Order: sequence, then structure tokens, then C-alpha cells
Amino acid sequence: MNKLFTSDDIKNKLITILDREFNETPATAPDKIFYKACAMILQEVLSEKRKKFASEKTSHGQKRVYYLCMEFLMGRSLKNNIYNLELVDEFKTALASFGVKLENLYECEPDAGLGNGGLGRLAACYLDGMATQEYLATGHSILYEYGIFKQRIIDGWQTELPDNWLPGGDVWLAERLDRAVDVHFGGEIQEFWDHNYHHINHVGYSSVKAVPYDMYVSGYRTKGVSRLRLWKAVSPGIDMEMFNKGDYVRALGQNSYAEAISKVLYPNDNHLEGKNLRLRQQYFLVAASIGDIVHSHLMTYGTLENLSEKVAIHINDTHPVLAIPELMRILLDDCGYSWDKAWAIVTRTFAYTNHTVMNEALERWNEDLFKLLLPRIYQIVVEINNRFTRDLFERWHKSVDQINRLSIIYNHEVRMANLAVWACHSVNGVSKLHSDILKDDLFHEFYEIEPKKFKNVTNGIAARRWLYQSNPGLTNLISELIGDSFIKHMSKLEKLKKYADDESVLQRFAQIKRENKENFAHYLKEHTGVVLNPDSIFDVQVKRLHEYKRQHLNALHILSLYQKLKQNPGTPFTPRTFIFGAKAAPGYYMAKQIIRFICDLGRHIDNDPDVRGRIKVVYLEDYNVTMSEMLAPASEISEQISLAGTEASGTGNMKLMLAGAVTLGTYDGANVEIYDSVGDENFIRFGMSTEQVRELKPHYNPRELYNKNPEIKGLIDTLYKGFDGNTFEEIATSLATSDPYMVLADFEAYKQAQIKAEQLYSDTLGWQRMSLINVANAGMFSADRSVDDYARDIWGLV
Ligand code: DL6
Repeated sequence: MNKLFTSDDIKNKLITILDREFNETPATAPDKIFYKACAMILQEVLSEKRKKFASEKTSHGQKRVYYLCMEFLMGRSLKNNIYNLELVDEFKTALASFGVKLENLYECEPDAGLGNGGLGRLAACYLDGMATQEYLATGHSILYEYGIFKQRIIDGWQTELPDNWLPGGDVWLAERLDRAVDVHFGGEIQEFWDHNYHHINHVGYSSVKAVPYDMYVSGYRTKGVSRLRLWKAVSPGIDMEMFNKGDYVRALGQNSYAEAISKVLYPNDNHLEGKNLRLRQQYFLVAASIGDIVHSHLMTYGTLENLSEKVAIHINDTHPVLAIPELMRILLDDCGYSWDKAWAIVTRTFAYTNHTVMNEALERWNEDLFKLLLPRIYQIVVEINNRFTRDLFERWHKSVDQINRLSIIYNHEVRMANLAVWACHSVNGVSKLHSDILKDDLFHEFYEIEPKKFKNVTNGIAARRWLYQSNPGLTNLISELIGDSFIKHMSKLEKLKKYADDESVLQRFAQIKRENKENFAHYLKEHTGVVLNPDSIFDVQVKRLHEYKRQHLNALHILSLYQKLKQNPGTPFTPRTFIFGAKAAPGYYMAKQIIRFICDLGRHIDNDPDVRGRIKVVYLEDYNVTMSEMLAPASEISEQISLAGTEASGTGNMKLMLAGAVTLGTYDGANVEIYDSVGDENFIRFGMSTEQVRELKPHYNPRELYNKNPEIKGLIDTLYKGFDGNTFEEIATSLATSDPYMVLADFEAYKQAQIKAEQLYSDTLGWQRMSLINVANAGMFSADRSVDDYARDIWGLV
């Protein structure tokens, strides 16, 4: 493929941009200005490339994909785009001629943290995959001024600081004022008949202007570029009537009320925040996006008749489900379609992915709030529900109880998942196990009515970001062994399998891991002062902090190891570094207690000369996408220890596997598929299965375990008693009395798995073999494969 630029082109462009935009010369410009100048070069190129790509695809009648999601956890863009456009050497050379290092520029970029965790990162990975696989895709989300909070740990306690990412991040955003959309809230609906025509008038509403900002994501070795359209809420102006009456404060207050919509990302993961502002955010996103999609479609085709043939709209989790009644509103009120016609278009256009089985995350809105804020949307949802429940009764002969369970509106609540499942032509889970749980359990009664719409697409990750861009040592070795086509086609990693018994290859695997561990240790020391021992096993659990993910199971086991070593200092033991990284939702008290427990335990061990150097616990502050790219290559054990049946998929498990870490995990989420692909001998599996959990749950009594098992009792009692003047009573009481995620039930199995991990690790070549097999099987967890599955099975693109 021809290069877009030579290094001389880049040099000349840099000189021009530095002068024109920043009034700087290469000799005087600091790194952060160079970073912005490089970003501007790429932004311009990508915008042009996208235009070309879109017009080519459109002229061939290609269907477009719109991916609606409240979160896109983008991380950094400079490195990703330079690598995907294959311009690394050109940028390096151009910058070196000015005495600037490209690596230093990467560090100038803030993470675009417009998401909480797995859901938002998945959306970002799919933009990458869709560009590479040449699907004409646009992501839609909100331009949060403040992304996911910055985490500080002070004396073990998480505190949150605002993440003001736009200075530095905004260089990737192109304002599109010409595509602004007006969004209406509140007011009332007037209905009247005129010449046999039913008119709907929405009056007395307040307006918010949605202004789009576009960001581009390059595909790898492809013409494809994805677009992320982020909506900023802008007040339509001062209410002059109010202002003229002298009510200045209210007139200005209305402005900030409107603009509050895109101020801040809600920092909850797997938990519903039932607040007015959150509902406003959700409607703002969908009204702006659907308005924009309809406008584009009409510009291209002049009609909405063929919308479902030319457009697939994907609803990522229930957060954007209001897109369904919003499109109905446009078709009915603005375009004059009949209900049946409009419903047919809508149901063929939308598809929905569920990302959680957590009851507390399934969105339900208070009916009064919903009606007040979105009066026309409410009417439409009521009508959808009336027709649906009538069908349930007449067509499927459902009982009143069944209808109540399936109903979209029930008990003064609007259930967003029920609306999504009923209205969308496709409903999928994100791993095989999770998709089965949707059919057998969460949405079972819907499944009985319409089994065909239930599908599975196992998650995937932007594999190039975590291998090619972050793990050069391993990338080079693999390229040397099997060629570099795996960078484009990750399934080719399979070819590595033939080296599984090649001692010299395994030695090099070991050496690369060692270098990656040293690099990470060096980085951590420089940035935090924390010293890691690269001779120890790097045992990693990085993900959001949630009881179902069971970071406290890991911590409880570390406590037990510590006590064992303390009592028997002579016990042979391979030094272990336990690395945690996780943000807790600010209002999630138990999660914050667990962080405190982990941090205090780490400090206590550091201060104990009997154990120091053998166990080290590290809590990485402010774990984010960039940190994950640095840590993954150094990881050796991947802790994926959620209670079976609770983690929808997980994607951290895939990132660590791709770096050759061996999973120590439960049979949960996508762990199941990882296990099935690598085989039992390359995965350290433990714990109850989903069926066993289901059986035990109704009569589970953790108190019995506490009373019967002296080790468990000792550990819980230590939590009560605490150390260094700190106690952990809430965790102890929760575990001993309710233990909702059955930590104690899986404790013994977890301990045995940890013993097994240590034994396996002691056989260096054996461990490297496991590592190699993991890498070789990671190809199927690439986002490229996932988006192909969506394109084929759900969006009807191929
Ligand atoms: O599908 C992406 C990701 C899964 O890998 C995780 O297992 C799942 O927990 C996560 N779900 C959410 C739900 N968020 N809310 N609300 O983040 O999705």
C-alpha cells in the first residue's frame, strides 16, 4: 500500500501548522504543541479519507451502521492512528529532524475517558474493527466535558477529581455546527383533527441545541475510517422575554441547566443512576442522533421508506433505547406514516445488545418523571405497550402474571430492557454463556415468544492496540516466526502453535516477558516511586471494582498467604506481586471499603520485614486505557474470578491473554470460550459453575462456612480485628452474613488454583508453553471478528 506521506511531507506540514496555528517554530515549540500539530495533520487526513470512503460506499448502496452508546472509552488517539496508518517511521524521522521524540508526544495526550469500563471500551474497540473491516460506521455519543473521574487514593480511600480532558483532547474534534439538532424537553402535547388528519403539537417545551463534534478512527491497511460523532449540549440562547423582565438569574440559570447535559459522565458501571439528568442525557443523545441519521438518510435517498435496508442502528445496552420511540415520533408526527408502517420500519432498523445481567443495572424509569420530561415519547411508549400487551393476550395467550412481567410499563415504571427486546429485530449477549443466560433466564419469557431474534456475538478487542502498538517485543518475535499478516488477520496467530514445543522460541517468550516486566517496573518507579521485583510473578486483576468481580476474594487469599508465610517463614514460596487497578463508582461504599482493604493490606505487608520481598501488593491509582496498554505486556497471571453467571463477557481477559498471561479464572463470561480454545492444561480454572451457583444460591449460608472452616473464620476475624489500627468490619459482616457473590463458597477452590499456578510457574518452559498457546488462540477475540459477526448475523451488511 502506498504511504500517505513521506517524512519530508510531514516535516513541511509540521512547520506550516506550528506557524499558522501556534505561532511557533520547530526550534521553540514544546512537545505538547508538537503533539497537537501531529494530531492536526492526522485529523485532516482522516477527515478526507472518511469523506472518500463514505462516498464510495454510499455510491455502491452500502448499508450504514450507527452505533449508539452513552460511552466510548477511547483512550489515546495519536499512537493508534499513526500505527494504523502505518506512518510510524515517517513521523519518527520527521520529528527527529527537529530533535523531538515521537514517544514523548504520546505522553502529552490525555486519555479520552468518555466511559466507565468494559461497555465503553468495547464501543471504542468496535470503531477500530469496523474501520479495518471497511464497514461504513458512525458511533454516536455525548461530548462529556468531564470524562471518568481521576482516581486518587489517599490513605487507602478513593477520592475523585474531575477529569478535564478537553484541553489536549479537543484537537481530535471537528465542530460541525451545520449539523446541529434541536432537542425538546418537557412541555405538553396538544392533539387535534384537521381534514381527517391527526395533528400533534408539542408546545411549551424547552430547547437544547445539540452540536456535533467529529472524531475519526483509522482502520489498519484499509480504506476504512470510522467516525465518532459526539454531541455537545448548548443553550439555544438567553430567554429574552425572561431577561427583559429583569429575571436575569433565571434566564442565565436556564442556560447552565441546558448545558449541564453534556458536562459530566455518570461514573456508574453496572448500576442504574435513576436521576433526572441521566434521563435528559439519554434522550439528548438519541434525539440528536436519530435526527441526524434521518437527515443524512433523506439527503441521500429522499425517503425513509428504505431506511431499514440502508441503515442499521445499534443500541448498546439499554441507555439509548429511547431511540426507538424517537424514530417512531419522527415517522408518525413529522412524516405522517401510519403506526403499522412506522413500526415496521423501526423494528427492522434497530438491534440491541445486552451487557449485563445485574438486576441493579437494568434500567427502569419512574413513570411520572418520564412523562414530565418526555411527554410525546411517553405517549408513544404507552401505545407500544398497549399494542404489545394486547398481542401477548390475544396472540400468545399469556396470563395476567406473565403479561405483567413482560410489560414495558408496569408498577409506575418504564422498563427499558423490555422495550428494547420487544422492538428490536435482534437481541444479543456478549459471550456464549451470557447469551444463553439471556435465553434461559433474564429474557426467557421473551425468548419463548420470539426465539429467532436471540443471538450471540462474543466480544472482541482492538487487538492491534494491545499487541502491535503496546508489545513490540512480542510483535517482532511473532512476525519473525509467522510473518506479519497476523496484524491484519488476527486468526493467523494460530500458526504460532507449531512452536509450542520449540525450546528456543519458548526461551524468547520468557525473555520478552522479562523485558516487559522490567519496563513496567521502571515506569512505575519513575511515576509513583513504587518498586516492583521483576523476579516475582506478576499477578494482575484490573477492571472496575465491583463485588461480583470479587477483588475481595483475591485480597482475602493474599491475607491467607501472608498469614501462612508469617507463621512458617521457611515455606518455599515464589515471590508474588499482586497488581490491582480499579475505579469504584463514587457512591459505592462497599467497593471503596474493598479498595481500602487492599491498600492497607499492601502497606501492612510492606512494613513487615518477615514477609516483605516475598509478597507485594500494588494498587495502581487511576487505572485507565493507557495504563492497561502498559501493564498488559508485563502480566503473567490474569485474574478473572467473577462468580459464575455474573460477568457478561469481560474483555480484560482477552487483552491479558493476548499478552501471554495465563488465566486463573472461573467458568464465567468469555472465560468459557477462552478455556475452550486453549484447553484445560493452559487455563487455571476453579470454582462453581453457573449451574452449581444456581443450585446453591437459595440455601447458601456463609455463616455455616465461617463456623465450619477454621481458616475462613480466622480470615474473617482478622478483618473484624483489622491491623495497624484499621478494621474492615463491613466487608467481614457482608461476607459472613450474606456474601452475595459467594466469595467464601469459592475460597478453597481459589486457594487450590493459586497453589497450582505457583507449581506451574516453577516449570519455566512449561509456563511459556502455556503462554504461547494463549497468544496463539487469542485471534478469535479480535474486534475485527466480532464486527464481522455483527455485520453478517445482525446488521445485514454482508
Ligand atoms: O460487553 C462489554 C462489557 C462486558 O465485557 C462486561 O462483562 C460487562 O460487565 C460490561 N457491562 C457493562 C454494563 N454497564 N452498564 N451499565 O459495562 O460490558
